[in-house]
Amino acid sequence: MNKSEVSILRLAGEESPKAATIINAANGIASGAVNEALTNRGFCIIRNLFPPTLLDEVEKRASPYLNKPAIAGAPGYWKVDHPKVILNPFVLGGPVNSILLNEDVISAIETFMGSECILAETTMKVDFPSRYEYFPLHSDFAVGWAKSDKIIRKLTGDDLQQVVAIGGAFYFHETHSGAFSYCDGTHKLLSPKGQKLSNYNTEEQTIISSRKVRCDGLRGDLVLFDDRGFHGPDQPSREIRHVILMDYFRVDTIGRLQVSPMPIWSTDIASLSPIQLRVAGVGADYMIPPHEYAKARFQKNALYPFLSWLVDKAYIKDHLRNILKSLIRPKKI
Ligand SMILES: O=C(O)CCC(=O)C(=O)O
Ligand SMILES: [Fe+2]
Repeated sequence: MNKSEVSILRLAGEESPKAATIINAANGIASGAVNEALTNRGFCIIRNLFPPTLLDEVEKRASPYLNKPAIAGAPGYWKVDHPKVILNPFVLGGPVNSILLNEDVISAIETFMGSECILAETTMKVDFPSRYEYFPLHSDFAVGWAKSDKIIRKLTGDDLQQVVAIGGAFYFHETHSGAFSYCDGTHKLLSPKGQKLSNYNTEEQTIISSRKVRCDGLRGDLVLFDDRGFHGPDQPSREIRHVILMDYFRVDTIGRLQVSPMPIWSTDIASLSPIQLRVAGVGADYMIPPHEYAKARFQKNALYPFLSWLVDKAYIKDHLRNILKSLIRPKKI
């Protein structure tokens, strides 16, 4: 038996995981409590940090985007598969910045990491009810991870000994079925057989899955988690779910690199503090240009050429009428 198999089997001997640790942030985030939960369990829920009015305003701005697809400049969502719609939350502007670049959250994350962080990726997402699991349990990092050539070197076993990134899942409503779930303590395994749970043998899969804790949460809750552990949404789920996902990379490990640059409103930039600007990626580099980003993969869908043709012809009636008019009453050129 090798070392990784021993450490997975050792998890089986630990007492069954309890409900998620909830940290009340009504008077600010106690970083000691966050450190303890992230170190021992790999995840926690931050509660009472965001005022309800902030959520109302973000929801109001999000609604025209979540009802229709983004076509030819019309506001809308992006589509990469059937069961969900996605959006870069930065396109909403204003109040959403207080969620994505919250200084209390940044400070708790940087204290825990012992390094500066950078918001590398963020997605607003609506998951629809589904009879099947479409996003299985996984970890976000393993030895050899590199998102692109911009990563100077691939992640090593030594890098993985400490946290590489902290993920966030922000809840727009009380969430039970379908909620973000984390396999308690599995950040300590360091994904010895890779990021996919299916790479592990049946016994290992059973042990890892049995550590799963569903992070039932309230409107405005923010789950913080160590990306090295196994996690994913609770699926299949019969409930719709609206979240913002965030991923803050540890700069001392990965560098000042974002997965792709962020579309921040020009009119909001002056209201961001120096810390927020740094975490937002000002002066940073990126790994993947927006037009090649996986979330823009609709351009590879079989319907894309036809829909593009249709959009291109969307104003054909006006065009033909104008031609006709110009033939009847030609203007001297
Ligand atoms: O949708 C979720 O709850 C989890 C998302 C996630 O794990 C990821 O994007 O890597
Ligand atoms: Fe993930």
